[in-house]
Amino acid sequence: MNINPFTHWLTRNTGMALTLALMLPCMATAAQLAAQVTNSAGQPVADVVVHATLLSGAAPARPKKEISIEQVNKEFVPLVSVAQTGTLVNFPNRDQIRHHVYSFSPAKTFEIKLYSGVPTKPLLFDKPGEVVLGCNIHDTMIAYVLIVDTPFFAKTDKQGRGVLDNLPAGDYEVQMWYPGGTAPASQKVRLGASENADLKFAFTPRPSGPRPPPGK
Ligand SMILES: [Cu+2]
Repeated sequence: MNINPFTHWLTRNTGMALTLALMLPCMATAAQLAAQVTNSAGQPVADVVVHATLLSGAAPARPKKEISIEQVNKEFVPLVSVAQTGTLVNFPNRDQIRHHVYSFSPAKTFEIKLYSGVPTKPLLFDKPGEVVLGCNIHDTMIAYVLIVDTPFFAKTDKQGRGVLDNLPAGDYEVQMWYPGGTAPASQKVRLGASENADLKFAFTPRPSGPRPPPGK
């Protein structure tokens, strides 16, 4: 049976409140923020993006990065990506058939017409926001990219755990995002060299995430 990964994500999470607990262990010069995301049943939730914006002072510059979103067996891998504004994104096609990747999202509108293999140039994602990807040939293909204006982010793994590290001391606003929406509440936290804090978020995901509009 062909199960759309996002349908699978929804099946696991629809109607359940998500709770995020943040633990902030202390470090001498840089802090680490470990997020544990569970739903109301206490089960871990994967593919939730946790991102922190430094409110005091300037965030240190980080080298520009490249990421890849592959097409494998007519699915985008990974389903959810997060990257800082200014990241280059590659779309290698690992299948023996051609794909036609596109997005109509305002944060990045593009299409890579029917292609095989690896496109010669990665695309620059230079605006913050949610980008929903589709394939013009295969309607079930969908993926999400969240572009954030901060170098401090993580995506929860299968255990519902996401770790933000090398955080300088300061005041942060911490937000959570999942395919289709941002958690309504953000939380502010002051991170110091000897700070420990627990934060909790609770929200209910929408019953469905956005679909890309159909291709031409
Ligand atoms: Cu395709």
